[in-house]
Amino acid sequence: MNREMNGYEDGVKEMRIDYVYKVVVIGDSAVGKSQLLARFSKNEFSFDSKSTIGVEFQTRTTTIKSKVIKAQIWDTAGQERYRAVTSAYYRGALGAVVVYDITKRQTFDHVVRWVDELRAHADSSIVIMLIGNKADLEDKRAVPTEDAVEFAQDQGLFFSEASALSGDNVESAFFRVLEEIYSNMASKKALDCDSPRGNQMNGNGSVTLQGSKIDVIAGSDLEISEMKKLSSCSC
Ligand SMILES: Nc1nc2c(ncn2[C@@H]2O[C@H](COP(=O)(O)OP(=O)(O)OP(=O)(O)O)[C@@H](O)[C@H]2O)c(=O)[nH]1
Ligand SMILES: [Mg+2]
Repeated sequence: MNREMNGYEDGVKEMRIDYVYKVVVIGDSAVGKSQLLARFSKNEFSFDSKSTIGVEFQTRTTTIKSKVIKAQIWDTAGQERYRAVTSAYYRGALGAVVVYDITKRQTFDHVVRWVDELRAHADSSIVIMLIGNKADLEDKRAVPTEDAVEFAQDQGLFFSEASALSGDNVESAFFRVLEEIYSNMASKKALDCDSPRGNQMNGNGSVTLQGSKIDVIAGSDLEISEMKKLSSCSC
């Protein structure tokens, strides 16, 4: 029995993990990436959040269509000088959450750069969710919702405004990503955990993870060792 010691579990009694999905969170510094993650993984929020240095990850175990899914959500610094090796951060990611702050126009203008970085380093089938965070600060809004909707449609991203502070839309945004990953995998018929299929090498030498527990953990172990000095892990 694979018992999860840390990380949030949605009343999952049967602890056999069917799939581990790696999801990365990116966006400018101070947009609230770490607090969105804290809200989703621990239902916590802090006003006194320190800038992330290097890489951290949190987990949350949940069920989707009666499969036990462990979401392993990676968080890194928005500030360039604190960021860890980019390619290792994105390797094996099946989903990405790109965050901007609805009260800071520049953080939205930079989203295009984050999406470009994703497209350059992550697998082309990665599920991308754009989150306009700090939706509780409506009186300070600098990014109209319509601008973000248009951008998301152009780029083929899912989109939601959310608030790590109030918790509004945080769960639904992350769950949307997990559900999309699940249905993408189902449609690729790559879901069978007992299947002998392994990871597949792409032309660029990166590995496409098949969504099974063993395969994804193998990929993540590699990244963890690469980032050992900078990482902290709570799962
Ligand atoms: N009002 C409000 N403040 C928020 C929200 N989310 C985060 N904050 C605040 O914004 C600040 C930055 O939050 P972080 O989560 O540390 O930002 P980050 O994107 O992880 O920043 P880096 O680690 O530097 O890249 C902190 O003071 C948080 O308390 C939110 O939804 N509403
Ligand atoms: Mg942070």
